Amino acid sequence: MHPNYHSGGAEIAGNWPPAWVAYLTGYLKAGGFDDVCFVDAMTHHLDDEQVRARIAEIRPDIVGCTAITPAIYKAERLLQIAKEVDPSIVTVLGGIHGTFMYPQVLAEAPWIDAVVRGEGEQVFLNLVRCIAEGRWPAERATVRGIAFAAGTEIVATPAEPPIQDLDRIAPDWGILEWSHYTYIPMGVRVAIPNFARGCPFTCTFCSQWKFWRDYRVRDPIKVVDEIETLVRDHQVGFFILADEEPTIHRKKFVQFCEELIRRDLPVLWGINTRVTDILRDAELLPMFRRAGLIHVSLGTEAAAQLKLERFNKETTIADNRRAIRLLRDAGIVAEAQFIVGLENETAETLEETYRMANEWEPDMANWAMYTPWPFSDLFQELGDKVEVFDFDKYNFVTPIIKPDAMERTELLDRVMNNYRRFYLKKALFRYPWIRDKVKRRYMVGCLKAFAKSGFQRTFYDLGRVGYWGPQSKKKVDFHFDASRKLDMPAIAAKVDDDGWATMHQGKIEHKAKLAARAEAARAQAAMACGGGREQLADGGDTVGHDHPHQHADEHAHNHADDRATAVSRPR
Ligand code: B12
Ligand code: SF4
Repeated sequence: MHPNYHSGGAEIAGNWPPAWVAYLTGYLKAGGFDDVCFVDAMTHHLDDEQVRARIAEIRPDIVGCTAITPAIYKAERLLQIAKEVDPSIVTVLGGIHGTFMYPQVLAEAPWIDAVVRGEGEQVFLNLVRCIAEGRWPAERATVRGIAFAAGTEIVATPAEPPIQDLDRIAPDWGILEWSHYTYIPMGVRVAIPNFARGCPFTCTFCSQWKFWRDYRVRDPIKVVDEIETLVRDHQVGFFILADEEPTIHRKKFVQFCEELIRRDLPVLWGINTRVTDILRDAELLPMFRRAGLIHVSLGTEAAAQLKLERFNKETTIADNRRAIRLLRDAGIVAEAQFIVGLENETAETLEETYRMANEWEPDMANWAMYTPWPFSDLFQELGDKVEVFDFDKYNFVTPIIKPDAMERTELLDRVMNNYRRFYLKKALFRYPWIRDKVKRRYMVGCLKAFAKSGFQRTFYDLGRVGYWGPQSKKKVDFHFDASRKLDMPAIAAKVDDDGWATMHQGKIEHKAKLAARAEAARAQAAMACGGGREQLADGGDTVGHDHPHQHADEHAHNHADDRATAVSRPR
C-alpha cells in the first residue's frame, strides 16, 4: 500500500505510479509468490476508514507499506489500521525513512513487525518466504536486511548485499491500474522505470547515496524492452527515470538512447542529473533529444559557489550556466533547482537565486526548501539549527530551518515571489513563442499544471498553511507538531553497529585526508605569519559556516561522525 500523503511539490504534475510496487511485485512473483495486490491510497486519497475497508476486503497475510520521510506518520498509521483489522497480519515498512530511522519508527509504532532496509527486492522475498514457510517470527533474525523489535530491544539483522545484477529484477508493471496515472503537461500516461540505482557522489544534503550503497547500471537494451512494454501494453507516453544519476556511465546511457532511437517509440522522457555530466556530454545532447529526452532537471542547487562547496556538489556556478545553455541549444527543457532556506539565507541570497535564474535562462526553475534528513551529513553539521522534528513537514516545500535573518513566513513569501516573477515572464514572453512545437506544447502544459495546483491551492501546500499572497504573510501557520522530538544520539547508538556500508568509503577517506592536509597547511601558514595556535582556534570558531577552510574541517568532522554512526562504514 502507498500511504495517502500529499505535499504539493513535484506531484502537482499529475498522478505518479509508485515504481517500488512494480519492482517488488515482479521479484516476488519470480520467487513464487503471485498473490499480490496493490492499493494506492495516495492517488485515490483514501482516508483511514477507506484503508480499513480495503484491508478488510482483501484479507491479506502481509501488508507492506512504503515511506519516504514526510510520509512516515501516514505509513505508521496505515500499518496500525492493518493490525486493527486483523492482528495476525504481518506489517512491513519499506523505503528510505525506516532504513535509517528504524529505532525511532519501531519505538513509536510498535505494531510494525519489520522494517525492510534499503533495496527491497531480495530482503522482502526472503521475509515473505520466512512467513510462508511458518518460520516467522521464530526465525526472523535469519532474514538479512530487516529491523524489528524484540520486547524492548531493537534488532537490526546484517545488511543484505545490494543486487549486483539489476537485470535479475523484472518489474511487474501490470500490477498498477494505469488509467489513473497521467502526466498533466503532456496529458499522457506516465511511468518511472529504473535505469540505474545509487550515486557515486556524496552531497552533504542528500542521503540517496547512502541508501542504495552501491552504484549499478542495468543493461540498456533490457531497460528499453521494459519501456517498450510500458508504451505498448500500458499506453505510457512519458516517463522519468527514477534514477539519482542516470548519465554517469556514459557508454550505457548512449546505448540506451541509441536503442530508443532505433525502436522509434512514441514516448518522451525526463531525467534528473548532474551539471558535470551535461558538460561532459555536450556534443551528445542533440542525440539524447532525438531519443525523446525532453526534460532535464539539474541539481544546480545554489547561486553561490561557497554553498555548492558546503553541499560537496563538486560543480561550479559557471558550470551551471553552461549546462543550461547547452541543454536549451539542444532543444531540451532545462530546469534549474535551487536549495534555499539554510540558516544563513537572507533576502539578498534569495534575490541572488532569482537573478541567477534569469541570467542562466533555464526553461524552468524550482526553489526547494532545504530539508535536513537526520541521516544526511549536513544535518550533523547544523546542530541546534534544526528545531522542528515533525517529519510530516520534511517535504521540500515547508521551511524546516528558520534562517537567522528572517522568519519562515518571509522565506516562503520570498520563494513564492521568485516563482511568480519567474513564471509570469515565461508565460508572457517565452513559452508561447518557442518555435519547437513539441517543446512549446510541453512548456505550456507545465504552466497548466502550475495553474491547476495554484487554483486548487495545493502548490507548496499553500492552502493548508494559509498563504494567499504577500498580504497573508502574517497569518501563515505551518502547523508544526512540537510534540515530535528526535533523540538522535539514541538512534545513532542503535545504528552504530548494524553493518550498513557503502561504496563511498574510499572517497570519504580520501576527502578526510585532504581536509587533514589542508588543516595542517593552514596551521603551518598561521604559524609562519606569526600567529599562535590559540589564535587559529579562535578564528576557526568565529568564521561563518561558508568559509572554505571550515568547510574542509567540517568534512573531516562529518565523515569521522559517519564512521561513528556506522552509516558509511566499510564492510
Ligand atoms: C519518482 C519520485 C517521486 C514521485 C512519486 C511517485 C510515487 N508515487 O512513488 C513524485 C514526483 C510524486 C514525488 C514526490 C515527492 N517526493 Co519524490 N522522488 C521520486 C524519485 C525521483 C524516485 C523514487 C522511485 O520511484 N525510486 C525507484 C524505486 C524502485 O525505489 P524506492 O521507492 O526507494 O523503492 C525501493 C526501496 O526503497 C524499497 N521499498 C520501498 N518501499 C517499500 C515498501 C516495502 C513494503 C518494502 C518491503 C520495500 C520498499 O524497495 C524498493 C525496491 O528496491 C526519488 C529520488 C530517487 N532518485 O530515488 C524522489 C524522492 C523519493 N522524493 C522525495 C521527496 C521528498 C518527495 C516529496 C516530498 C517532494 C515534494 N514535495 O514534491 C514528494 C512527496 C510525494 C508523496 N506524496 O509521497 C525524496 C525523499 C527523501 C526522504 N528522505 O524522504 C527523494 C529521495 C528525492 C530526494 N532528492 O531526496 N517523488
Ligand atoms: S549527485 Fe544527486 S543523488 Fe548524488 S549525492 Fe548528489 S544530490 Fe544525491
